[in-house]
Amino acid sequence: MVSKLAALERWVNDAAALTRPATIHWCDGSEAEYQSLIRQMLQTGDLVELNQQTHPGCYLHRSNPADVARVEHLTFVCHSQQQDSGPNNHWMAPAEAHAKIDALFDGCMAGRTMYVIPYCMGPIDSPLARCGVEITDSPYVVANMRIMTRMGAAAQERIEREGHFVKGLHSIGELDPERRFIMHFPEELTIKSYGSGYGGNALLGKKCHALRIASNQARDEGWMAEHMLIVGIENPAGKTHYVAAAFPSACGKTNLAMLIPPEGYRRDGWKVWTIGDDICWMRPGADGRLYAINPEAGFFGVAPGTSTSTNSNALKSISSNTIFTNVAVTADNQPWWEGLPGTPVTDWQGRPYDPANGPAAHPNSRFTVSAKQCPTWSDKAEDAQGVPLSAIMFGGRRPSLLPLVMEARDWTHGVLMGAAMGSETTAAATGAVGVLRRDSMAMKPFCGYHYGDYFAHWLSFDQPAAKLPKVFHVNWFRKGSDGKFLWPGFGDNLRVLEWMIGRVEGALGGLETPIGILPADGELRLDGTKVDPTRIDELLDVDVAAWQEELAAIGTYLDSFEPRLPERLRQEQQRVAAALVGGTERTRRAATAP
Ligand code: O2Y
Ligand code: MN
Repeated sequence: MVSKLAALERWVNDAAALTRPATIHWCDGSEAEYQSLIRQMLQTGDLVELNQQTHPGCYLHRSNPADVARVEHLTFVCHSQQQDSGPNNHWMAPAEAHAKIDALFDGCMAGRTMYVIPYCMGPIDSPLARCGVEITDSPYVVANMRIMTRMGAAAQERIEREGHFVKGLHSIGELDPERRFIMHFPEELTIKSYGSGYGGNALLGKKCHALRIASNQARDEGWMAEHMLIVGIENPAGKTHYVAAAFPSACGKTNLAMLIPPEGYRRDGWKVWTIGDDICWMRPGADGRLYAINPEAGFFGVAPGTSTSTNSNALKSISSNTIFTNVAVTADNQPWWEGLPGTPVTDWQGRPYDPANGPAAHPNSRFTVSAKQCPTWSDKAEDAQGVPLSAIMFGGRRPSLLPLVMEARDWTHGVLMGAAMGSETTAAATGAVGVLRRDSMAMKPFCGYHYGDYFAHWLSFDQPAAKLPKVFHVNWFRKGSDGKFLWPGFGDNLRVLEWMIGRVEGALGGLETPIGILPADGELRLDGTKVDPTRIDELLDVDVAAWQEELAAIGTYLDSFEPRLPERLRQEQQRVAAALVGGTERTRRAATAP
């Protein structure tokens, strides 16, 4: 197949002239094509067949051990003016970046097949969806893109009709970390990625297109491209509220998106519907509400820790037709990772398992699976118009200070909460424990332009006719004076969502404090939890003196985005700081606004 669109045909020819592949294959996205790629990868050893009795259609890919995660230090956003990329991105002048990466691409596909992958991010008939084409020499990338996007003939037809698309050129190159770059050219709607075959570096529809490039398109076109899950909460009366939530990577987005209600809630008829676990595109509808789609069609989820107790929906989703990357294997050839019962015999690198070598599965090992296999998958995920949002949640991993939940008093306050969010590092992540990393809206690695302009874009949605979602901040990770987590998390998080819905519906009064609105006594439903009700005060405690310090630290953080920091955000930070002045007591009652 070739294209009716001259611009597409020309770009593919130019890429072929540069990379000089042996053959070019235009992907049609069919099942036959997918199966043929799987057969080919089984022959080359790119894939290993897993136990087809227990895991039909499941395969294991072992990546190069030096290629196991996104590489932020090699990821560049190349606006023509450095200021437009902001202090939140690595920058290189576009001409220099093209020259540097094109030198790597020169002849790199010799003897290989070049795959041309037309794809659509979002339901194929959705006005919110956007299309792209990825060129790659990795059949593993093609197979993953087929699961993660609407890929093939239908996407190509839409591209030919619309006449424009995001261009993504990718080669695994030599998989040499010294010859690796992930370059974005927002003004050209172009991505170039060389030297990695892994996840976010190589599946260009995901972080590169759907966040870094799309955040630029969204700003120009009046919508938002966010690092958020989308979940539907159906109450016993049958009303579903949709909530989008931004958490930094590895803070449980997939678990929340597939939450299983506690037993009492299940009995009462509460249901949870999954729309997306990682990315959310949203825009105002004619009625003034924000409507959201998940641009992806699958999950690229972290395997370790996924178990029947943490996320049985994910576990059910990945029992068939799944590509596993860098997991361990049991004696009877089933995929295995830390958190699952049983024992591994082979580690993620294919070596006999030896605990002295570290975890059996790589901590960033992944499953790629179609979202349709999730037991809680919502048919609304295919709705071309998207789902109307009742609430937006921000959250981070904060062992102290941040209460379990607080509501912003208005949109501007909500934008401040999102801008200020962050997580304290854990030992597993970096070795440096307890360091607070701010990660505004969980977009630090993904916002494709200056954070100051991004905050202004968020604020711009606050229009007179807008019916914006309420904004909340949650913290599942607060610890008590004994160093133990105060909140059980997982399914019990529905209790917090129920409170939010009560606030959205106007059924709950809440408690006003200078930092936001918190649950009033008795408003959080706790029947059936293991949480000691006396510890709820600790979970919702507002330490006024510590909050004064926090507001000062937020102010210093916001300074780093001058001169592009919106004045309105600065004033909001000052408003909250001023509201805290004079407070000295530790209890949330004492912190209650007069
Ligand atoms: O390391 C990678 O390439 C994967 S990163 C990733 C994958 C799925 C969803 N989110 C993320 C992330 O880092 O936010
Ligand atoms: Mn993510």
